[in-house]
Amino acid sequence: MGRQRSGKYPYIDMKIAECFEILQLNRKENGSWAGSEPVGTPEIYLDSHSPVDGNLMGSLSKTSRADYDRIVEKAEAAFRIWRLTPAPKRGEFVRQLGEELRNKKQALGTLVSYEMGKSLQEGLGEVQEMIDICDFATGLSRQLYGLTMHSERPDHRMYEQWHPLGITGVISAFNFPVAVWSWNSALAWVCGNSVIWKPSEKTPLCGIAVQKIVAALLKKNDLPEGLSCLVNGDAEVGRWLAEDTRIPLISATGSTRMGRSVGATVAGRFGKSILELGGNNAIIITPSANLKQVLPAIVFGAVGTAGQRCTSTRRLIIHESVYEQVKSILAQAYRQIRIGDPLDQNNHMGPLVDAQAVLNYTHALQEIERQGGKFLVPGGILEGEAYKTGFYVKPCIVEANPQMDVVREETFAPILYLLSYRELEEAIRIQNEVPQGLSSAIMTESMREAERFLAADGSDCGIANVNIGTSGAEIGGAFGGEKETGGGRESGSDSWKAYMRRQTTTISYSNKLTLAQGIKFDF
Ligand code: UN1
Repeated sequence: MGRQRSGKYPYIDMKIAECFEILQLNRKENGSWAGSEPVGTPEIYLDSHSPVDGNLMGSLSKTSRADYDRIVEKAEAAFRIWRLTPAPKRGEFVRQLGEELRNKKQALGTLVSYEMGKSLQEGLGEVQEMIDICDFATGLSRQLYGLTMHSERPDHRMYEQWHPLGITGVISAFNFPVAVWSWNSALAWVCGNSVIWKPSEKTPLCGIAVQKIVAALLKKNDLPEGLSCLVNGDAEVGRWLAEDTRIPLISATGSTRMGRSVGATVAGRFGKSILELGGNNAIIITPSANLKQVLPAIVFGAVGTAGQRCTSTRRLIIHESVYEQVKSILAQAYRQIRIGDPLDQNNHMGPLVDAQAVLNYTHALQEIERQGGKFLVPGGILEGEAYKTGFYVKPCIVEANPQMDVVREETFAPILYLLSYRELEEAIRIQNEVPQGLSSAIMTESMREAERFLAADGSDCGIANVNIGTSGAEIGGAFGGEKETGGGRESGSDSWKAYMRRQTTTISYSNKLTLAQGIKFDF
């Protein structure tokens, strides 16, 4: 894209090279780490190309099975020490991580933007989510509360306590290459667990950069290596984690297809899993919606991250009385969307992540035609010099009906379906009638409509918003959804409980043994 090239990193430009320096990234990296030590001898190298311009950013090795086993042993050893470290001390480590991320926010955000393709603003926002969850987890380290209960027996006390669980395996997706790891790791660490992370093979350098930040901090604090481990590779490495009885908890973010396989494998060995999978998120636009106010929410939800958030807005369910008006406002707004280099802050939307993503997008466009959808704003691959080497596509709007198969599926691309409704009950039924259940929203000035949407027979999603869009959730809430979204919850609220084991304790200070349920047993 005509940027100035750097000497040390011949394929990338100066701005990116500076970030590489700050993040201490090399052109060739060992992709397997336990704490501050790279593990094993690199053999097979995988390349990471930027979707922005197709440039080779770097190469890194895939984790071998032997290295994987060594890494798990290190994570087990670290856990044995960490589980006995007081939780507020564990929190102090996470606090320092938040500080480091503040220092490296610009560099890491730029790397995220360049390796994944989201806008720089969104890359920086993603690092901000990491900082926020570190702050949250630091406070949480003094609040891992259990309940006390009144025993039915005299002179007995009952309470529950939360203990660390063990190694937490984190499998994360390309679309949030660093934030999702942090939601899991910050909580896992204050809860007393060690972490093994398998980042997406589409954004491996983001994984290495984060590992290096954590590794330096572990070393500085003289903490056991193995608290933070990194393994790299494709679905095979994911399967090792899912099958491994040494790993009591797997937190997996990605497609429903991936989650179905990982979830079944983990359940088959009675492991615990947190699944955060596909979404098919809708916004209901009621007659009273303040269209001026909600338009940016709709457009950001649909084209932000090029439609590659699991919270992206995919369906608009519009009341028939405002349908034509919404159509024309949207068509006009879409004409103003600037697509191109995501590091250029004038652009709203960057590329899709890779060639496969473009294929999925074009396949969906064909299906829309075949199934009778009508393009209000046409889609297609962007041609021309500026787009030659990246994966740039046009965000599109389709008038559709809710029963079309393509509308019921999650296509990770900027495709927005318009559906119309007459009664609110119908809108809520359409909203709920998809296999996924992550995020949802209603735009209304009517308290009755908002509350109807939030009632037990309202939205069936894990996230239900009023007068804001479906994406961009804050870390303080529990994040996740129902049905094919997998049911897991990450990040805020009491999601931490999934990273610990609950122990119920009954203590007698009586002189005689009393049995519960009034049972008499003379002996
Ligand atoms: C995801 O797409 O997997 O709510 C996570 C949001 C972000 C996280 C999305 N805070 O859009």
